[in-house]
Amino acid sequence: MFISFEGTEGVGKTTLIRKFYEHFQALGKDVVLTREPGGTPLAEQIRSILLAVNHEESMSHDTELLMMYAARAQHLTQVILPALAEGKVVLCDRFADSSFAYQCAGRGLSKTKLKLLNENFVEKMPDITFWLDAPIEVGMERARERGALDRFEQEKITFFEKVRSGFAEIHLQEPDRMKRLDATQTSEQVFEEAMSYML
Ligand code: Z5A
Repeated sequence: MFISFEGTEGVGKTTLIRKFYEHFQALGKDVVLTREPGGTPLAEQIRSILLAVNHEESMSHDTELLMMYAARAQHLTQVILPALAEGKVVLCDRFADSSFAYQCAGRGLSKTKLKLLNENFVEKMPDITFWLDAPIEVGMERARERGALDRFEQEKITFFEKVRSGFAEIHLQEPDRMKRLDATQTSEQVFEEAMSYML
């Protein structure tokens, strides 16, 4: 089973994914916990470039999109597909829906470009995706204590509003795969709500 966790900054994806990990481990399942961009040494190197604030040269939106997919291709072939083939549960902190939300809805890149990449480089979409949804201010407030902001975190609130609407669009189009969770609840309540979809 392939499960992904999506949402805007600080909504609690990492917190929820840890609870899922413990849950599946307690059931005696083989679980792989991974993330995007990243998940392999090479993909983590790409992540560092993507998140770094570079004052000398700004990253073009196309470069950002292609680097997300370069990291994803590596992650899929090295980690996700082999784990699924071995019957493991894969829990992924962000996946291709983030590219739609951030690069298309947020940055304004065309859906045609994304479709082309998905059709050619994403062999497997998650079986179920949890979209942790909360007003942008809620996530920002929770994430505020972490110190220096990365390249994405430096974006303005209007950017994150567009990203949120991108996730809402996917949810509308694929309600069977993408489940919306009310991320303003306590982390225990969010976990219970997510579990109700796993029955
Ligand atoms: N990105 C992209 O543009 N395109 C793509 O295709 C992909 C990614 C794959 C890195 O992602 C960036 O990459 C991301 C989008 C872009 N940038 N942004 N923004 P990331 O997932 O590594 O970064 P993030 O979204 O900033 O994650 P995060 O800030 O770590 O948030 P989180 O994992 O959702 O939250 P958390 O760490 O679980 O919780 C944050 C704090 O809130 C923490 O102190 C918790 O203890 C607390 N918390 C958690 N849940 C609750 C509840 N329910 N109540 C109260 N407090 C809570």
